[in-house]
Amino acid sequence: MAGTQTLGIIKPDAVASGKAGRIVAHLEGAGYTVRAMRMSRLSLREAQAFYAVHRERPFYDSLCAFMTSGPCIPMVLERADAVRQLREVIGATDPAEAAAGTVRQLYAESKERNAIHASDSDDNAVREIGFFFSEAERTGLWG
Ligand code: 3AN
Repeated sequence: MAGTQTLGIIKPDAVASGKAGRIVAHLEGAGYTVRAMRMSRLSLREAQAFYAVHRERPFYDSLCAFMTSGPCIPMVLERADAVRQLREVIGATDPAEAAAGTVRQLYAESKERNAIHASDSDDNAVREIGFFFSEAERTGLWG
């Protein structure tokens, strides 16, 4: 399903500050269907595995601690050109550099506490969706 699905995660900062509903509405307003969604508190091992690509970066330990600090909301988001469009909708990693009207410009606190994760390639979307959701969940066959 590469191409029409991507993984979004509403991060612990946005969940804790009561912005999750507005972010979901924003994504739906941008043409996304929420195909699957759950609230989840990541274990440290899960956060480390999810962000393994960043393990050599100086912010890795802090990022993993932040991502385990409270519940987050992983979602399978569906629309045409899902990965590329969602990167546009969420804006730059640093909210100070994010374009006006993007999720991070509106809702993020800092470069680390930046409200939302989105897959950065179709290959990563497949891997990241599989990290959180079963085949039945991501295809809607469970209901
Ligand atoms: P993006 O989330 O925009 O794809 P990445 O993949 O470079 O950005 O970084 C993954 C996550 O690591 C970011 N969402 C953010 O929470 C955190 N992060 C990235 N760069 C920094 C940084 N310089 N300092 C602290 N945290 C960072």
